[in-house]
Amino acid sequence: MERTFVMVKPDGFRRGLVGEILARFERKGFRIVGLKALRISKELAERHYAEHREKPFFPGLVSFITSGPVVAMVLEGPNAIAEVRKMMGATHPKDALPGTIRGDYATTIDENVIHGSATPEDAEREIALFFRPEELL
Ligand code: IDP
Repeated sequence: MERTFVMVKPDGFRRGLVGEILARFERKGFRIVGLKALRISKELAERHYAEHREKPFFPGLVSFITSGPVVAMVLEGPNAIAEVRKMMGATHPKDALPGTIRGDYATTIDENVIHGSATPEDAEREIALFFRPEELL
């Protein structure tokens, strides 16, 4: 069993894709162990995306991710980290296959609908950033 952190980004929330995305993960068989809607602060955005701090797209990324509500969740299941990444599709929607979330719902890299942890270390760090232990089942 593994846990991963997933977030429907502001574009996904604004476009009403939360239910569709949650349904895919539920049908796949993942257990939702944490779920909340929130507006991300600039500080939280900068901590969440700390690895990209030096990249040219960082300011745009922070401004986008704080531009509206998001839905944050923790999903649990066998190989959850890799399986969720597979269901999300490639970072750039032009490389994401049809049938994946980004392949089906996104067209540009700066508004690519969903985030999912890349590694077990990222998952642990991101879950702790967004959820207190008592908020998880
Ligand atoms: P991931 O979201 O698939 O893990 P990362 O490389 O960790 O991809 O990048 C984090 C997020 O930063 C991406 O989902 C995307 O929204 C944004 N991003 C990455 N590269 C670029 C870029 O070259 N231009 C604009 N945004 C980017």
